[in-house]
Amino acid sequence: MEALRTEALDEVAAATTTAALKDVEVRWLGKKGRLTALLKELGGLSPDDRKARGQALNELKRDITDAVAQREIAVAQAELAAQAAGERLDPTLPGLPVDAGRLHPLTRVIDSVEDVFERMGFHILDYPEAETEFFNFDGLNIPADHPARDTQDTFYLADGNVLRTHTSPGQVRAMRDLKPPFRAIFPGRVYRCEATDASHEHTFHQVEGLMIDRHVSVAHMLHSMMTLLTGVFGRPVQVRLRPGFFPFVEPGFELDLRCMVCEGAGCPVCKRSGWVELLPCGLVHPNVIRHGGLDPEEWEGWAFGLGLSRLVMMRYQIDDIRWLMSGDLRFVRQF
Ligand code: FA5
Repeated sequence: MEALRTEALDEVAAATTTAALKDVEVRWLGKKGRLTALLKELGGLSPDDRKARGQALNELKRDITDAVAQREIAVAQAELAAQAAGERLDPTLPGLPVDAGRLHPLTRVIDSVEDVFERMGFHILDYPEAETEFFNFDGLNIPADHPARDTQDTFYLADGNVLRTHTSPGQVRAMRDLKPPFRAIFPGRVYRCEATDASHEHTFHQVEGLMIDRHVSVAHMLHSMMTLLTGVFGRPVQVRLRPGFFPFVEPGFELDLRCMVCEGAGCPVCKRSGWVELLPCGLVHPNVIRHGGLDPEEWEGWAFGLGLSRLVMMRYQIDDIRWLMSGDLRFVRQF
């Protein structure tokens, strides 16, 4: 019995890993282990011998079990210490870079446009992209036979509505929604069924500006638009004003911006003219005021329709409008 004890405890003491210790435990105490076999043999002994030997074997079993349990703790600690010694933490190493994401240049410019107009007391409104023909055309004094209604320019929806071709439908909606006098801008996405090039997209952004009051002037409209441009660019910009025709304004104008991609030298964005069509505007036509539910004898208004996507191109010298809606992260990460 003593020889067995010595042999078993020596094996336990010699095990230096958790796996080796497990082997020793199975070899002695497992189902087919040596001690288990000896215990099974007890059945063949006389009652007296069985009692004495049984007691001795049980003591041996308890000693081996205790020794394994103690050795287990020591081996686990040694293994942990060895692992820790191999894995050094170096607190001076730089951390992993965090990619925080960026605002799209369109979002940045919309934010600064809203900022400028909020300071001038304008409401900021949001109107639907799927519009009725009435708000997109009729309400804006665009008759049924006007070429802008041609399917070439307009995406028609299955239910007879259209994807708005400009933000101007908001003019009639705003007049119906707000109590005059008021001033408001409404930025948003617009759609046109047209071929794309460096300065034309089928899906692009505009910001409409509208002021309704008892007396409004072209001078005030121009002042608001120049405040907008200097606010966005942070410096005075070069513009030119020329007459323009839109059925919903009278008189109508086009405000062009000196091309900032080529500094006026001529490039595909400005079609080599040095000027970019950016800000059509005018005094709101009396018919539109009437459709807005107001009396044109009492109320006047001015409106502009800023080509926001082109403004973004000018602000960041982007040489092709198609980058804006491309979803290309390499593009967005530059800003
Ligand atoms: C309009 O959309 C009028 N609703 C603007 C307006 C509002 C006039 C209020 C008077 C009073 P126009 O079709 O010119 O007008 O478009 C306005 C601006 O949107 C253009 O000056 C240009 O900067 C931009 N734009 C027009 N078509 C495209 C296009 N395909 N891609 C990118 N920008 C465009």
